[in-house]
Amino acid sequence: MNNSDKNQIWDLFTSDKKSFCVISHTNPDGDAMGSALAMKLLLKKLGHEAEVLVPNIYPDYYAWLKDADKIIIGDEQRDKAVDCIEEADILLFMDLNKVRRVEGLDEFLLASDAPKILFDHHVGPDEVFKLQFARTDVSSTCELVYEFISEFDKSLLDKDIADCLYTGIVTDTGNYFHGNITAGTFRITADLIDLGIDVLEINQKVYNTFSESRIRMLGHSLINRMEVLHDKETVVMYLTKDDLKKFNDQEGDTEGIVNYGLTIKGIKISALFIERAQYIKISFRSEGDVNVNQIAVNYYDGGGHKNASGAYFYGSIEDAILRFKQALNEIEL
Ligand SMILES: [Mn+2]
Repeated sequence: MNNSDKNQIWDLFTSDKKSFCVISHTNPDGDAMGSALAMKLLLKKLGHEAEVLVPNIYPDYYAWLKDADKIIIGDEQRDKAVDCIEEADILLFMDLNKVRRVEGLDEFLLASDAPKILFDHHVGPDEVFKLQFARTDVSSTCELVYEFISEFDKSLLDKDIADCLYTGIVTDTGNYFHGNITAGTFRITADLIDLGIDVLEINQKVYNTFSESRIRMLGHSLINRMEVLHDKETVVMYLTKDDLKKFNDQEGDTEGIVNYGLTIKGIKISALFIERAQYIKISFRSEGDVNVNQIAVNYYDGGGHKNASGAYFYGSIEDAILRFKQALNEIEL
C-alpha cells in the first residue's frame, strides 16, 4: 500500500474549485480538531468550499480554535451533517483509520461516491481511502498536515493554522511526553512559534480551564477506582455511570485520566474502562516496547497506536475488565 499519495492530493487541492467535507472522529480530541480545522482553513485559502464535520460535540477547551464554532456536530445537526456528506465533491478524513469511527454517519460516508482522502497516523487504515497521506512515525495528524503544507507551499501557513496544529501536537503527545516524538516534532513546533502562536496561552486554554468537578472525578478515579496489578505491571481504572453523573461529567472530562496509571514506578500498562450509555469505552496506554494495541485489536476489535489504543465493549463493565485480565494472562506484550 502506498502511504503517500501527497502529490496527487496536492494536485486535487490546487485544481478547480471543489466542495470538501472535512471529517474527524467521535469524541474529537485536540488532534482531530486541530487537523480538521487546519485543513479547512487551508482549503478556504486555496479557494475551495469546506466544512468540518464531527459526530459529536468537542470539549469546551477547544472552542477557541478558529472556526470551531462553525463545525457541524453530527448528533445535534443531523440533516446538515448528511447534506455536508452528500453534497461534497471530496470527503477528507482526518485523524482516523476506520470510517466506523465517524459514529452515526458512517453509512452515509460509505454510500457516497465522492473520493475519500485520508490524513492519519493510526495503524492499519481502511481500504476505502482513494488517496492517503498516512504514516505512523509522527506524533500526530497535525504533524502530517504541517509536513504537507510546508512541502508544497509554506507561505500558506499562518497563525490560525499554526494554533490548530500546535494544539494537535501538544495534546496528542501529552505535552511532549509520549508517542512518536521526534526531532521533527520539535522543529515543527519551533516553526509554529515563528508563525506567531503563543504556547503559554494555548497551554493555559487547553489545560488550565478544567472544572472543579473534573478534577474531583480524577481524584475519585485514583483513590476509589484504581487497581494495581503489580505482577502484571499494570493499572486498571474504571468509572461507572453513577460516577460520571456524580461528578457532572462533560465532554472531554475523562481525557487523560488513563495516563496517570503509567506515572507509577514500574507500571508499563494502564487501562481505563468507562461505562457509557451504549457501551464501555476503553482506553489503553503503555510504555516503550509494550504493545497495548494488540489487546485493543485482538480482544475488543479496537485499535490505535502501539502505546495508546482504544476500543468499545458491548456488555457489562465487569466483563470488559475480566476480558482485559484474561488478555494479560494470555498474551506476551
Ligand atoms: Mn491523533
